[in-house]
Amino acid sequence: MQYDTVIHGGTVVTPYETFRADVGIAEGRIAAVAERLNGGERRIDAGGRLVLPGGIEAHCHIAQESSSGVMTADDYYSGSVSAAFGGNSCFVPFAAQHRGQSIADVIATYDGRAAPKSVIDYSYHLIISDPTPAVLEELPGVFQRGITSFKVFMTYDLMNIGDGGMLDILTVAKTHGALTMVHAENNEMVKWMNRRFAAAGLTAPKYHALSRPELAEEEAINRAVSLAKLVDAALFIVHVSTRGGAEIVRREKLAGTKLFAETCPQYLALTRSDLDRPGMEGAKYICSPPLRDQETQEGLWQHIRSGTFESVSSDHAPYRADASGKFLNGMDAPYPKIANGMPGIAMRLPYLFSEGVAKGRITLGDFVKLSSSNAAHVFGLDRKGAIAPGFDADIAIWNPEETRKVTLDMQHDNMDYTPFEGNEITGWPELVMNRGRIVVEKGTLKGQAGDGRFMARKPVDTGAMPGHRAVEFKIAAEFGQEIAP
Ligand code: DUC
Ligand code: ZN
Ligand code: ZN
Repeated sequence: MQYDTVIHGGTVVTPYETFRADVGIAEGRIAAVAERLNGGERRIDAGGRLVLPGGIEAHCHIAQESSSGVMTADDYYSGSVSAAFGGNSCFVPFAAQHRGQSIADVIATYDGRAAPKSVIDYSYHLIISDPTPAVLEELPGVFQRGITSFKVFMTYDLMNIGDGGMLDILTVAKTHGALTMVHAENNEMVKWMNRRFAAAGLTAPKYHALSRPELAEEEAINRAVSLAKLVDAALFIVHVSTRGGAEIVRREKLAGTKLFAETCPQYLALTRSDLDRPGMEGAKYICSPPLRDQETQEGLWQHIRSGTFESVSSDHAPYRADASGKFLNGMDAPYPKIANGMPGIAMRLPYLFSEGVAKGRITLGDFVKLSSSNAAHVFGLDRKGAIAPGFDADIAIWNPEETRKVTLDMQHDNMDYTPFEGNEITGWPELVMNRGRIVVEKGTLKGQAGDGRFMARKPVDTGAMPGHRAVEFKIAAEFGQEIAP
């Protein structure tokens, strides 16, 4: 066998095993994993290093306008470069529909933004904000194209599609094997809290965290799960930020609901007290759902360890702390008019490795699942997320001993701050490869704009999850009326 590249002497990690092996790569795929492999036009010494599946970032906002028209600071070049420096070989940002826009227009727009610029492979989740009959009719074509997941919102007036809209989308998704992702916060609770704070003149960033109560997330997760169960559709709860929300996910999974979920590093690393930094510094920590407290952090770690979450995603939503981003509405804007979100695509995996693996909270196998292999499975990237013959040679070589102090220039993004500034990190990705091409090596970018390819994805696999049959549909069927989706 002729190999283009052999990675030798490293320790290969899969979700269930950690073993010394060489990895042979030919034509962009993994061709062999064996104790010893000779040959290879290029040989990469991975002695003392971990050889992991490249990270798959399944939740990030790249070249995306928010509903109020703020463009993210990162485009598909800077966003993919930053992702690669952070150990990722593939990412799945959002392609966002704004009201009145056709889906064909959305996809063409994002193809134009991604294809010429991405240095790593990519796909999109489709955000649907306007599920008109015409839009619902366009969805089968989107699935055919291999875009098999989308996100809906239960909050924000310009995005919230209401319970009926969600049922329509969940029903189409079920028919085509697509996965619906949901931002779950009760819109009316948040708006009511906003009115109370505004009436009292409390508009500083720190009130953002209080305006979006834990109960707003918990109620919305419960409701989203109930809507999905009514039509027996698969659901993915994004950015779970509360212990109560995680407990609902846990309970429903045990009951067999077709349910997946993620949390994000910011909910593990930061708290609502970060929004109370001097002046408008706190605006850098405004994200939704908001940061909580230390007790929540411990609860979320327990859920990570015990398998409640499929993945830990960055929710990279990069808005600079200037008039192009956070402060589009002025440097002293009230919190509801400050852009929502924070950057972190390059820190997701180093943070998870350092706080998770190096501190003994999770195993190396857990890290592989949470960073790559679960996302590949849930989002239908069937050639990614594993180090095994036939899979894409998407590989990250990590130095588990390297320690670093986090700085902005290590992010390689287009941002003017990192919320992880000054963190001490143990473990760092030294080399990232995508389909056999080296993208980043020892701190140097080797990949080029346009190297990344669009990845058509498979339908969601709910495996042995029994799901839920609403009794009312069964009774209607007994009456001779087949109305179940
Ligand atoms: N939801 C996200 O997923 N990211 C940024 C802001 C938001 O509301
Ligand atoms: Zn969201
Ligand atoms: Zn997000």
